[in-house]
Amino acid sequence: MRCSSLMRLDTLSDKSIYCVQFPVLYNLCRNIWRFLKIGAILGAIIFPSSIFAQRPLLRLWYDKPAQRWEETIPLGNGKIGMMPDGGIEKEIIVLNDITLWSGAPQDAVKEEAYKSLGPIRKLLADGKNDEAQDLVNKNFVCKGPGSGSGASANLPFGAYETLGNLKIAYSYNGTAGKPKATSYTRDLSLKTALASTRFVVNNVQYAREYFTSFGDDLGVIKISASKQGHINCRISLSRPERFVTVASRGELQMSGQLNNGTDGKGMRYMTRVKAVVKDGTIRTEQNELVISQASDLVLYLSTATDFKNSPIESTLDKTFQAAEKLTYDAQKKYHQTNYQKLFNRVSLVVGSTSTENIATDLRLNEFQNKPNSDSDIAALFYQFGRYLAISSTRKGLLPPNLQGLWANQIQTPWNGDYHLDMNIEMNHWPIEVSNLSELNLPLAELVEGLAERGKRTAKAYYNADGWVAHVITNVWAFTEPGEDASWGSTNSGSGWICNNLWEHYLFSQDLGYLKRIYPILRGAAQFYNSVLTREQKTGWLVTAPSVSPENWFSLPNGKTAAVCMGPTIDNQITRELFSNFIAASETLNEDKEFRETLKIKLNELPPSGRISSDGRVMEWLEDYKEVDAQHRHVSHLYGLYPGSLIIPEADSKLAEACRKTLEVRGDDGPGWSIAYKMLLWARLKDGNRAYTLLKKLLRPVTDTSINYGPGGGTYSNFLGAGPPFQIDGNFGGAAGVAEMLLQSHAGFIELLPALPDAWKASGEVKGLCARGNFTVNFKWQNGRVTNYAIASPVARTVKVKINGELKSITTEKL
Ligand code: FUC
Repeated sequence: MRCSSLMRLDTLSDKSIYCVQFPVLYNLCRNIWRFLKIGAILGAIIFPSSIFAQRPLLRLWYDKPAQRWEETIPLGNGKIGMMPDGGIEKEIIVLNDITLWSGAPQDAVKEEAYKSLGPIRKLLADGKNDEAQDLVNKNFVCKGPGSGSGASANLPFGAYETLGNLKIAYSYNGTAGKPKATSYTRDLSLKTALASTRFVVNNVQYAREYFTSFGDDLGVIKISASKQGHINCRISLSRPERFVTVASRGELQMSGQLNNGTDGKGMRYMTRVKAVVKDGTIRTEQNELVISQASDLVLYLSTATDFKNSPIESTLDKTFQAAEKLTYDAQKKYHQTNYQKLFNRVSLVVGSTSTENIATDLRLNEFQNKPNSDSDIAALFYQFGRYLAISSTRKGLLPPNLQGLWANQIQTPWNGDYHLDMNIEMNHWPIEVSNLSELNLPLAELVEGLAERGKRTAKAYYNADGWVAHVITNVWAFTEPGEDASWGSTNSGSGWICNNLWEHYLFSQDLGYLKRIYPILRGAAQFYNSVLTREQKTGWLVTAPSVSPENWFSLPNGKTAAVCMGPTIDNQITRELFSNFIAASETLNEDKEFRETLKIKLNELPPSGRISSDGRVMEWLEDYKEVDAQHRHVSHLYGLYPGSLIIPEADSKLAEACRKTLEVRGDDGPGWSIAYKMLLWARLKDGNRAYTLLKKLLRPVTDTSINYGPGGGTYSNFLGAGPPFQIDGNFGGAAGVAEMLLQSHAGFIELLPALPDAWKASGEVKGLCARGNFTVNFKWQNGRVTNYAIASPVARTVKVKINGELKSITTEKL
């Protein structure tokens, strides 16, 4: 027999026969195999490039400059964002700094809100939800304008703002008027996190290379020409407001102060761009740099804000001093090495078809028409999600916001904030399974801030212990309800975000981290423990007032409302949070008494899923009819995903109700909603339906106006279209691809739980992670796993479902 380096003997033969009849041969073979396999796993880590020598190429490319921002290529190093449009005469590179926020910490607490809690609950108990909603709007929302209906760039809530534009106006030797460019390409390689633009004018080959360095904290642009002295351009740095740019000694320096929403003196920032030329000259003209007859031009950009009181000038000085020590090539290498430490942890090939020779904008169209000719696009989309995660957050800074770290406006849609009723959670769903665990830590840090400020909110509104956050937050730790009851009174934001924090522990098994988040979990559990109120008809303990995210229902009297008691999602989140807290307190041997209280309360919560008269999962305690049957949120399936309270194999009736719920809601919606339904179908083990959703998510979109209904998809730069650009579609979609290949939420690891026909022929994945701190590699052919290897830091026994068969195996030591 042949032992492949990634093969388990027990999948290929009856192990016991070898053990009994050929013990020496078996042991010899086993040892060789273990040696080879550990070698292969380590090899993949030490020589990651070897697995990347193959397809898919993992490249976005275009044969013309971007005409609009949604066509530009996103680069980011977790702090600096750059989006070059690759223009021939004029190039605009949109710049971002993930910490650049207007607004400031504010007092939005209504101190006397708790006095209305009793009357609101009474109205709800009497079935007068519309009146309860009026009272919430009057006394139980935040003080002040809150998020300004999603437009608070000049209000205290603030907004994530664009840093500005680096503009380069080029002129070409020997060309009067419009230059005629041929052989144009621009691209982004996900393997190296490098973008480029190339074209020919007057027989001179021009090349531009761009990266946001994972080495020194820089944006770097190199512009070169195949003939000496052919680079001529004017460079400027600006933003739509609140800036001064000064040019001097080969450098541009832009600085300013954003609005804090009260006295105008908000966050300070500074951006520096330094030009270095080979041959030619650099001079300053007003506030621009003018480059003449250079052979090479390299621009180094760095930016800083005083977020969390960081020093601006000295930070920039240090960055430039460090950068000066490296040549361009050394900086590029430094960048790639650091980037690949994260990116190369996972490789994925599904199927064997590809249209990567077609420009990416056209390729998206082609995929809609001929999906079977491009199985590679799924791997590209998945790896692009990983690329975006690596590029849009980093330890010590901030989690990706609604647009990751890319924004081209002052007033970013919905303030580019953190929505806690889906969006920020979805942004983190692919991270653990995709072997990027440390990228969850900025979220934990943000939530630490919420847990602190949310204590006062819990007291003022609910007279409750612990902490609460509602539906929107920002870098200033806003925790109050939103300004409109219909969406702003969701009080399960804090519970939901604790699911993300807990998942990082489940995957990493990091006890130090568990100790760190334990007070956050305890505070959240204390809050729900304090506020649960008994619903008279059922006797269950529920939240009130709350909403099922952003959805409305009809009351028997014909009126409509959103505010209610005990929406299903809250019941599920409370159950999950209490269970997770109980597990954490047992692991850390803390809070025995409180744990016992919660154990009792668990029995008094509504069940995780109840079936309505028409066979769907009930979204509310009452069997209300929703106003919009195709509403974008499907919050009542929280227990199916991201929760693991609904296990289809364990409850086929509930699984059927989940299916019916999804059928009635329909497949369409904003991008994130399509991605969510893809994940839900993957959990229901329907690979073909999940694939249909993936195809819909990859539907080409150009519209940029704010959409709450059908019509989501993907822009030609592969960024998610709500529309507008919203990054949760990318992250949810990437999590969806992983969920189709590997699941580990039900007490065992399952390989290929939802494999669509389109990917059946063959495939291979390396480096995905499973809960329990396992790393998983496997191959498949004709829909069946042919080889696999599961590794963990210490050899352990784990249950694995492979080709429909559940077995216990001992893992290899990583
Ligand atoms: C939630 C969603 C919207 C949008 C916004 C940012 O309110 O319901 O569709 O994604 O967040």
